[in-house]
Amino acid sequence: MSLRFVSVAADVSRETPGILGGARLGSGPLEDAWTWPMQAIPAPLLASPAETVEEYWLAAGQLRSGETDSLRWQRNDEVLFGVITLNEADFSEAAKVEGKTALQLASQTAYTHIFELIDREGLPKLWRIWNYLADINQEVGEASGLERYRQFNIGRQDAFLASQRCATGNVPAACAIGLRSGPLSIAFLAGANAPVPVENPRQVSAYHYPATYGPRSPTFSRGALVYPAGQEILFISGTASIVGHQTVHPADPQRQCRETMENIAAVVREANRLCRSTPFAVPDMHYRVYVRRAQDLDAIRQSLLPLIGEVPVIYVEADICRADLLLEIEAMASHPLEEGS
Ligand code: 3EB
Repeated sequence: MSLRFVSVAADVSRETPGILGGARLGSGPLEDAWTWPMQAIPAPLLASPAETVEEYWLAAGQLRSGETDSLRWQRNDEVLFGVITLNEADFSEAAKVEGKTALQLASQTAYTHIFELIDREGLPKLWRIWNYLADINQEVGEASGLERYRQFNIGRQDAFLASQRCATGNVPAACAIGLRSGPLSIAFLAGANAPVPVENPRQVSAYHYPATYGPRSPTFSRGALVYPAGQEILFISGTASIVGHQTVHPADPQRQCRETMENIAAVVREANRLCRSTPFAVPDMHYRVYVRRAQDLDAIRQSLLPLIGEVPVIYVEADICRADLLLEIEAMASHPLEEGS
């Protein structure tokens, strides 16, 4: 297997060779001693005995790394993982001049740096993106009175279009999550080959959301199949209790959880129509569950466990990009690919 995901780091130590990068989730003290790109997600873990959890991507072969413009990255010959971290305050002056909010300009700048890097490195196709920003549901910012998630969406889409990339159809899998504070943090996996996008027949594609959800639609697919050598990985984007384009079951965490899992099951079915390895299955994936209110944890776990069984799940207390969404779930699985398939 050329790209391996290790969650909860059971069989990985910092001395393990081939660490491409990863994420550190949890509320414990931050350290910055990593020698690879690592996304810090400073949100409380729920249902976890540990204060922090580290996840890693392991990659085969020779690794090469670099650091430019607040972006740290590492790659082998076919896949690049990077993390860019920007402080919005550094953009307030320039944003005023351009008539944008600082978050909009920071988001556009982050994506512009990502695209410049992956184009330069010859791995220009974004596979999966993890977006984190402070106060995602707040309406702040100089001009607009626009919710911060919507400001982020403008900056993201502008960067896609400026780099000649599609903002519909062939777009990467993603999540966009709110934290209490901290910088804009974006991690990404990119490769030479375009992902196969997967949409959800139960939902309007996010890139076609109507303007009631903001002046620019979000730029992500519901899922993506990607192909490191000898492998097929399914990424399921952050998924919530949305049917069509509307939130359903506001204020009911259990029903939101079950609806979310209906959506994930639909994305898995759709992926299985397109996949080249063996079929994927809901109880056979790694899950990350974002829970808006810690008091909903038990209700959400009780709804989830019968559907997914004993697979790895990390619960994180964080905000979701619509104020009426109480949870969001993302998932990932990897299958070996037979030669020639
Ligand atoms: C949704 O379905 C929920 O803006 O990148 C999920 C996954 C959501 C990714 C993003 C947003 C994003 O609209 C929110």
